[in-house]
Amino acid sequence: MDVQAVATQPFSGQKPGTSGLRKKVDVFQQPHYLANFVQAIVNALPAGQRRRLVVGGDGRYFNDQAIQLILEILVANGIAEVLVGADGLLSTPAVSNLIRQSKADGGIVLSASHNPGGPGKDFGIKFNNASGSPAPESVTDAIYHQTQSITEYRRVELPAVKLAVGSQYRFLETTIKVVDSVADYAALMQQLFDFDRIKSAIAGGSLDLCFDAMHAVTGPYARRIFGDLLGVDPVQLRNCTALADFGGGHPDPNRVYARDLYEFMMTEQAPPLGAASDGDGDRNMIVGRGAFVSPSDSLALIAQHHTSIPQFAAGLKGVARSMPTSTALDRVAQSLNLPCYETPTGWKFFGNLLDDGLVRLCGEESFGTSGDHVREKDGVWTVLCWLSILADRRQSVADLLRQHWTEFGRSYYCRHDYEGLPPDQAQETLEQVLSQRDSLIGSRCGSMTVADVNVFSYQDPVDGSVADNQGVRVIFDDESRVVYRLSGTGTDAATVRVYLEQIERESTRQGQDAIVYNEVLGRFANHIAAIEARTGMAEPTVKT
Ligand code: G16
Repeated sequence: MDVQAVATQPFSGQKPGTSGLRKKVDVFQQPHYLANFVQAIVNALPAGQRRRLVVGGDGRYFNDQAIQLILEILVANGIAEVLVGADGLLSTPAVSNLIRQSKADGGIVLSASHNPGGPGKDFGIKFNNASGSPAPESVTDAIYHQTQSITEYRRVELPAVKLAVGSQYRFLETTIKVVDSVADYAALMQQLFDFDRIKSAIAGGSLDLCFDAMHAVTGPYARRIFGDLLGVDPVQLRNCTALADFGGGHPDPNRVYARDLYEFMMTEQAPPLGAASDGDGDRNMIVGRGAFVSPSDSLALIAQHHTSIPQFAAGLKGVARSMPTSTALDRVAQSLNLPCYETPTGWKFFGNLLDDGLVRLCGEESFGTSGDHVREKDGVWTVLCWLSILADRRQSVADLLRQHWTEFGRSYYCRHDYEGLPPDQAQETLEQVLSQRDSLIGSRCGSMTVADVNVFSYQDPVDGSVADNQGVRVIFDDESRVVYRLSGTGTDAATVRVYLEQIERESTRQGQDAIVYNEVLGRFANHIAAIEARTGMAEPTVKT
């Protein structure tokens, strides 16, 4: 078994985005493309941090071939131990947990998250550090730097490594262990939540769940945790067989792509709680019977009712949200006398806050929420938070929402995505808003007056690092907002994301549909960025 030094050249475009490197799968299938990136990850690892790595993915098309190649490169580079999920499957939060529990030096996650999978569709790879967190920008910059100067990678040709649970292999200096994809994660959930309490509420008929795994990685987790451990009827666990192409669907848990679940939850037959998760199991959608919960509201309500969640029995210490996420969390934090941090989009920005114990709960408008138990957002965990709240409060989701809005005001919130734009045109929309700053200030949208237009920059309070240019904000006198930024997770053309937040403090006006309520603000946002004038798009591609 010989270690080969394979001559290679840098590829352009290997700069990680919001969450690692995401490209069309045929880009990854080019000779040397994936190998270069994996070697770059290894090269960027300090010498003392090559002891143990975790490898797993969401099972999408090319997952198995990518894992075989990654193992060949890790063995050739002398990594002492590699833990791989059975069949190559690990949800993103499960990778984070496994890194932490096994005290690994990091992990390689194969996923393009909520993006479609299959031939011609999307693939992705990212590196998580020893705390289980997506690598911070200093590390992704170092990896990128390596990709741009690479001249060779090390590889050893291995027999096809069968990823059956419990298998163990020894190649050269490396031990490869194949671990149960669900067991450690399920055990962690049992420590964090009161399973007996939730289970008896389900058995007693006061609580129930319908979960849609969207033919993605959370299928086996849902069957074990919701089905076997909590007693949810298997019929209520939908699309739980993980498929390489997600059944041809788009594994993004929102009202557009999880439409069947959403519509079912709007009927009289619906159980108290409905939920869905995405390709790699980090995103979640929460819907009560007849009541959609926006991700920003879900985060704020989890904070409000944190005493119903055993993990947070000792209190929250602090909370955090990404900048475009609604300010509902801030109002709850204020009432609880807790600091609330505002970070750029990207889970990696929460890592330092969590590691330093400054926050215990964080979330994003992009259907992501999590606590300090891992360093990734966590879809199944969020469902368990909601099951805990419902079991404890004995109120419906709709009642909890109404109560929250009455007490804190309602942030009517939605996101308009303009997809498929040439990158220059997308960038120009943001510049258009900024260039009119002076004339916009004082202008009106309905009863609201623009008070400020600015660009969000963030200084990490732990390590002092600065992230500039993290979105353009138009802020109104009543704290309502429009935020513009470019997506960092797409694989081809650019997407402009326009985030709309309007705060309604009058309880008689809090019961409308957010998409309808935000319509006028959405048109204002399109107009001031000259989106229609520039692109011909009067309407966004997707509203969530
Ligand atoms: C990733 C990041 C999230 C971010 C989301 C949206 O999620 O982990 O922190 O909010 O992308 O990114 P963008 O607006 O740049 O497309 P995921 O679930 O795709 O890994």
